[in-house]
Amino acid sequence: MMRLFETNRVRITRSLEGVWDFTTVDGIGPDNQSKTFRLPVPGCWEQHPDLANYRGKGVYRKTVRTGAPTNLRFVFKGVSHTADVYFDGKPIAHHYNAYTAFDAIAKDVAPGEHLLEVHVDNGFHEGSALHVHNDYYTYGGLIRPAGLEEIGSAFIERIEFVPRLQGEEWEADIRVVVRNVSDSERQLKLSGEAAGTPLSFGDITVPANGRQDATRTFRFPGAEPWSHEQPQLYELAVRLFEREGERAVDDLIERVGFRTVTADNGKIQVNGKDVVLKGFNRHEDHGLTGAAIPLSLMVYDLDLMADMGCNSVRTSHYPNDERFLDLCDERGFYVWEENHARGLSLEQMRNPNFVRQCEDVNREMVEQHRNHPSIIIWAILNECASDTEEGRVHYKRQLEQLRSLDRSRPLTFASHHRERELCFDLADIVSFNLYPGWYGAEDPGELCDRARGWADAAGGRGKPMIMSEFGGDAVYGYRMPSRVKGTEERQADILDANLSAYRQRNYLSGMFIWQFSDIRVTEEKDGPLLRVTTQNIKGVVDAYRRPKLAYETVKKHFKS
Ligand code: ADA
Repeated sequence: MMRLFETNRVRITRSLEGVWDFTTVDGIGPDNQSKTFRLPVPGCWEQHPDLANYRGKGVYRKTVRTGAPTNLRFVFKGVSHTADVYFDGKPIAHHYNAYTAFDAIAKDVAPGEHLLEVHVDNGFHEGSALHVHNDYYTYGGLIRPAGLEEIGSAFIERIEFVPRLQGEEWEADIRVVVRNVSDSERQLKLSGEAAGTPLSFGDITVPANGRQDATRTFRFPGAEPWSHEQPQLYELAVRLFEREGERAVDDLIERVGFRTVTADNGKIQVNGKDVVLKGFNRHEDHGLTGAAIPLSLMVYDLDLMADMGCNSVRTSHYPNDERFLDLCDERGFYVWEENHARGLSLEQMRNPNFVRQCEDVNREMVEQHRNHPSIIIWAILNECASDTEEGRVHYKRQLEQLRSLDRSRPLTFASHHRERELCFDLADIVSFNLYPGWYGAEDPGELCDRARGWADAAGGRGKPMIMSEFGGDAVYGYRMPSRVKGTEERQADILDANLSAYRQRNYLSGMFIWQFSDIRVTEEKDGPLLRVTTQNIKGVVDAYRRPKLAYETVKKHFKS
């Protein structure tokens, strides 16, 4: 299941979920025997005991059957981290980055059996600027759902919905992008409906092998706003017709909410009302399933966060699975979504692929996720070199790129550079990753006040402020009266002190605990960040979601 609602009633869609054949690239298993594995999709190859530490290349294979001549569109929601897709031996798509979706089209497919192959690489090398040895794990495989669609020569590629309040009434700009995969121009028309309002987009001419969009503004009398308290969602359905035809040839359904986000007077507002974000940083990682978290466990994560009193979540450090975002839409969780980059040094940002790979992720993130009302903040480049003039060039360029794609959400980035930060003037919200009580002995309240001062002095005056990371390690089950570092008691003490301080500070618009669950990290990374148990164990629950003592501490603060 790709999404939590029906996305098509006209277009024929099929799931490609199931068990696929998989071989490591030379067909040799770790026991040095040629071996074909049978691996789940979605899934990570690390789930197989023989591949628990495999890093490199592999090929997933599946037979696809069609009944009538057609064009096939394959949709991959996430392949980690580089995919080359082949259909009957011919290359049809190349995509980098595990955490954004892409498609691949096979034209004029004859009825019968066909071979779909996905070559996957999760290796660390110069070709990969964003997936590097890091304090989280780049798994291998088709980690998110995959599907197949039967399309005609033209289809609706995406819909963009931007709501706005005009006086008492909601209106929205709606842009529909139609793609033509044939060698001749197509004369078409579009119509649809949302929230009880019929939507007419009129005629559209789409060039051969090209795209054309239709953009209109519509009013939605009677539409109810979306918020944390009342996450009202509406179906937005658009159908594509031949210019003279009455029968739809294609359709696409989105799910939208009416809400505005602003960052005025040093606060963040949803629908004009100040909000304070209380939540966790969450990696898509689970002890049993790696990055391929099934829906039931996503629901469980949100149930635990809701039980602790959270109203928000930060998708550290990459765009998330859309089913998780769908759940956030349904439950009224506010989401800070960020592009994919963690802790890259200036040297790493000089990788020749860095600029293009970031641009791709930024564009794909916004194009693919903009309709989620839950996403109220876009962010970039967690803890990269924003303390240097050269780094600033990248921050500026990427924030400008995001603004050109979407003006309806405030932008930020999480910084650990304290008074050395050079980019606060570029963002709409200033965000600090500080670990008082863990990496230093500072008092959280005093440090937070100093951070406000650093932001004010460096171009952030008057901007809302978020404590985007704070916390400490705890080994699940390690309890000691001494409360030494690493015990569950010490982690609870650290979070208690941090949350007590931040809840009293009126100038804060949010606090995101690092982190929700323990996560696997790469072992190859050496130096001071070498992690006990090869995990980042600052989770308030462990990798299997067993609560540590701090769970109740967080609940006490967030629920009161
Ligand atoms: C940073 C970083 C996180 C994590 C954390 C930690 O702030 O953004 O990804 O590594 O530190 O646990 O030290």
